[in-house]
Amino acid sequence: MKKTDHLLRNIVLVLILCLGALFFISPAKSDEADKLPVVIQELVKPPFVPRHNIVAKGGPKVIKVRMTLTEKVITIDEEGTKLRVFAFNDSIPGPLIVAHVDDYIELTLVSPKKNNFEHNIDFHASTGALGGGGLTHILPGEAVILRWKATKPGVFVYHCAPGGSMVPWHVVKGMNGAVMVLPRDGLKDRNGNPITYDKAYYIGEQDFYVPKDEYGRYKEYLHPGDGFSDVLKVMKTLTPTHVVFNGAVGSLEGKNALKSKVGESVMFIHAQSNRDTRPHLIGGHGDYVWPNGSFNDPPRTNLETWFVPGGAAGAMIYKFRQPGTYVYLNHNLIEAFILGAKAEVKVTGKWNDDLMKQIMKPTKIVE
Ligand SMILES: [Cu+2]
Repeated sequence: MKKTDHLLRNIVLVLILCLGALFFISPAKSDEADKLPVVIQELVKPPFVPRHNIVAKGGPKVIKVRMTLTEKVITIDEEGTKLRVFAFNDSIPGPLIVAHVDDYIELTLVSPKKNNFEHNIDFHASTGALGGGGLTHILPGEAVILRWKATKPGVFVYHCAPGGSMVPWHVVKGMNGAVMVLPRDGLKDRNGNPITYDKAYYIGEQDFYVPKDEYGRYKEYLHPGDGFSDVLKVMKTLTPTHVVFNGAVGSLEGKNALKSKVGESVMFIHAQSNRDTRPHLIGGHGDYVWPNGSFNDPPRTNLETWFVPGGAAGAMIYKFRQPGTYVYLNHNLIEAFILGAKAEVKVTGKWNDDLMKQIMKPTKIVE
C-alpha cells in the first residue's frame, strides 16, 4: 500500500470515529416546550370547568392532563333505558380542558385492561396527524402521551375516531368533549373592550340511537359488541332516539340545575360532536355569542337563538338580570322537551319590576 493511501485511510477512520463520538455524546434533541413551566390541570366533571384565569398569567406553559377511557352501562332516561357507553374520563361529555393560546396540552390517555375496544382522540383545536388521532390509537391495557400546541383561540370539540364506522359509533356512544383556548389577553368585544365572566358552565349535547324490539321497547345488549348492526340501522335513519345534555335526560335539572344570581355573568360552552344544534336561553339572551366558537372573531350580540354546527363547540355569555328558573335548551323544541335536550338555570336575587311586571294576575273573565 502506498504511504498516501495509508494516510488517507487513517484520516477517514479518525473522521468516522469523531462523528460517531459526537452522535453519542450530543444531548437528546429538546423542543421549545421542554423548557416551559409545567402545570397539572385537575379535570372536573361537566357541567363544571377547571379553575382558570380569563387573562393568562405569565408566559406559555405545558398543561398536563390525564384521561382514562371508560366503557360502561349507564341509564340515559327517566324510563330506565340502559345503554353501553364509551367515555373520556367517565363522563359524557368528556371533561373540558382549558388553555391559553401558545400553551401546550400534554395528554396522557389511558385505556384500562378491562376495556374491549381500540380508542384514540382527535382534538379539533390541534394541528396535524388527524388532530392527534393518528398518534393516539390505543388498545385495552395501553397508554399514550400526546403533546400539542394551542394556536387557535376558541372552543373546540375533541372526540374518538378509531376509523370507518367506528368513528360515528364511538362518538354517539359518548366519546366526545371540548377544549377552550382563551386569547392570552382575554376575550374582547367588537370594540376591543374586555369581556369577562364570573363562572362558566359546559354543556355537552349528545345524540343517542337506541334500537327498539318488536314491541317498541328499547333493547338492551348483554355483551360489549352486541347490537352494533342494530344501532347502525338506527344511526342511518339520522333520527336520534335521545338528544340529551350531559349524558342523560334531566341530568341538569332539579337538584342538578345550573345556578347563578342576578348580576352574575355566566359563560355557557355548548359542544356537539355529531349533530347541528341551536341553543337558546328561555327568559334571557345571548349577550355575547361566538356561535362557531372562534375567539378571533368579535362576538355577536343580543341573540335569541344561535347555531352550533355538528362537530363544533360554541360559547355564549349572559348576565342574569332577573331571578327565577330559566331553561337553557336546544330550540328544536321536540328535541328539547321530548328527546331531552334541556337544562334548568336557577337564579337567585331581587326581581326588577322595571324589566317585567305582572299588571293583573290571571282573573276570571265575564263572557
Ligand atoms: Cu373510542
